Amino acid sequence: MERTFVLVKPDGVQRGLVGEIVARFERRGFKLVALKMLRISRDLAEQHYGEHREKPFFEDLVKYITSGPVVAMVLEGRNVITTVRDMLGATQPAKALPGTIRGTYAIDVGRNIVHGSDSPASAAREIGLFFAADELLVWKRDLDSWIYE
Ligand code: DAT
Ligand code: MG
Repeated sequence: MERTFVLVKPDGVQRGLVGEIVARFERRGFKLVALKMLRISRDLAEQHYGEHREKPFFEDLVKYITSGPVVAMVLEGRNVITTVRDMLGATQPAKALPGTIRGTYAIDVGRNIVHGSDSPASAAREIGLFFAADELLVWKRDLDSWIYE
């Protein structure tokens, strides 16, 4: 089973959307294997968004992501990385399809509510940045035979 990393960004927490966002992934059938609330340090933000270090928006991005508490989680399931990205919607909320998270709740790219890993390599790297190995729970979900054939 594949795993991905999802972050409810400070605007998602401030706007009271944590439960709504977690619920969408649960209802889809994905399994939570880790979940925590934290305040991201500048150092962690720079590591997490390292690929954007040279971009003009990098400083604003780091300020935004460190501006308040966030909720980090790891989700597990078949094809979870791509499906979660599809559920988030386009990076630019103006281009995000209605029904996606960003297409439902966001307007500006600098307030786009959620993050999700974009590849297996990013997922492994981001899970390792935010969670210790013993924070990832291995558990059997009895519902699985009604979600996977
Ligand atoms: P995503 O979050 O969809 O993976 P990304 O990795 O390209 O998108 O960028 C990370 C974040 O940086 C994104 O969620 C919002 C911000 N960002 C991206 N492109 C931007 C731009 N052109 N102007 C301002 N902020 C931008
Ligand atoms: Mg990205």
